[in-house]
Amino acid sequence: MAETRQISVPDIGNFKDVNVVEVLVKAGDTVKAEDSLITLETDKATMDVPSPSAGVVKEVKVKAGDKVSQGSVILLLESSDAASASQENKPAAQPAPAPVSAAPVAASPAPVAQPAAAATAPAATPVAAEPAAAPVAATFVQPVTSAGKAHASPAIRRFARELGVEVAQVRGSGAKGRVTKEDVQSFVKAALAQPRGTAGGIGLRVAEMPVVDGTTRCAQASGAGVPSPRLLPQTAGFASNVSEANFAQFGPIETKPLSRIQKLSGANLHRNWVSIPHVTQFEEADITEMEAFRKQLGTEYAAQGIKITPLAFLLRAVVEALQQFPDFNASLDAGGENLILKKYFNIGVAVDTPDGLVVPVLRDVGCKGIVQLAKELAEISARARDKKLTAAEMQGGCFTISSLGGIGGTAFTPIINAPEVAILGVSRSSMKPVWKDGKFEPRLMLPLSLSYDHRVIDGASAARFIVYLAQTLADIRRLAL
Ligand code: CAO
Repeated sequence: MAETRQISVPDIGNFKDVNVVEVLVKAGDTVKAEDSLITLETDKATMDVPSPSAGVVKEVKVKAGDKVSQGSVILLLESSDAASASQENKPAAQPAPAPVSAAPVAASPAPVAQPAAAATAPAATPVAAEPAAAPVAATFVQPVTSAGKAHASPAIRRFARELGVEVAQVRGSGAKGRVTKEDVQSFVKAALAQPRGTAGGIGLRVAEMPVVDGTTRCAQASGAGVPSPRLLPQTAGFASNVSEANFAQFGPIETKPLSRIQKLSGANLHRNWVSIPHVTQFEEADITEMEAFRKQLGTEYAAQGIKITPLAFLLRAVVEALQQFPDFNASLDAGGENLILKKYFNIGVAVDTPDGLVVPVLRDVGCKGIVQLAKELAEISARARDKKLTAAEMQGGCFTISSLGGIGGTAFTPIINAPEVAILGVSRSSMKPVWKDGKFEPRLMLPLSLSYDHRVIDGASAARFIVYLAQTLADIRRLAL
């Protein structure tokens, strides 16, 4: 007789409040005993929790990003197997989680729930696979199946997640169709070699990642076909020399693991860099008057503990420019044929944290004043540095600002945070002699660097955008128009 019962997290050793990084089943799925239900990740290991019996999933009680401990309810399972039912109520009868992954995992918990969350992002809808015309396609023409049907170890799932690959779309060449590391690598190589517009169709995860250059909609991308040396250690010529053993021949070395955020952002940086034709336009804004006003505001609000930096003004001015130039507040659609213009103005801000770069998103910036934005900026940067950002706080951005103004430097070329089409880099302002009304005057000049996707934005538009932005900053009364 069918019976519905709770399936809980079994004994997972001393671990408590462990991150759920992937939910592998959904309501309605039929599972066999030992099928993986969820993937958990601690700072030391990744493990799959298997189903104790066969049955149909009635309701899933956890989602990616949740934290669980032994006894936390994972899901309700309807089973007709009375024998397994009676066993299952005894905690010891539930299979132990799959063995921990061999590779060490960098400890950087909160923001890195992204990849899992990304699986539910609206943009993640897979596109039908291309017919297997090109030989390389052979490894990934398998139709999309539910994630739960893909057989892969936790380590391989994690590896795939880090590269933004839906493991369910990779054809497994291992025993009983298990997906191996080489399968994932071949999948990525093939994706990068695809002509423009097809990569999204073969399942690189389209999602929003917590990095400035992060992400995703590689859908329109990937024409460059430039393989990552890291992906091709054996075949990429010079890359075969990249190993600790080789470096050690020449002198002492130390191996420092990349943080999880660095690994995630690295894959996305690389993807965006090779897949988007970047051009960077530079400009300097005269912020002499803005700075005087900022200082005045700063004095007024210091008592309330509110610090007003130039970035608050930039956020508002950028929205002003986006309203004037809507193509900058847009994304290409998956086929690369249409521009999706956004009618909302959510701005991502790159925040430097000890574990790497993350990009929280400030919502509806156009509806907020400078002081409110300064407050929100301080709060969200503090949350980013304390690793308290949620996945949702890093999604839904339209345009990103990366400010190195607090540090220094004269200009840089930021990498676009796809699926956005442009990003503004801000460097440190400095006093310069500016020729004005027949004489040199000392003016405070702010260097701006606008990188844009040349498939979507042409050079003239970019120049107009940045000039408009500079004019707005030079005369902030324009923000009130
Ligand atoms: N010119 C001159 N001074 C500037 C400035 C600029 N463009 N921008 C900020 N400053 C000043 C601020 O006014 C502040 O001065 P005081 O300490 O005297 O008040 C100081 O520099 C420090 O500012 P801040 O960096 O703390 O604050 P912010 O609002 O400018 O920036 C944040 C916040 C979170 C964006 C920043 O701290 C940060 O993390 N930046 C790094 C982003 C990054 O790494 N980008 C690179 C991405 S590509 O890899």
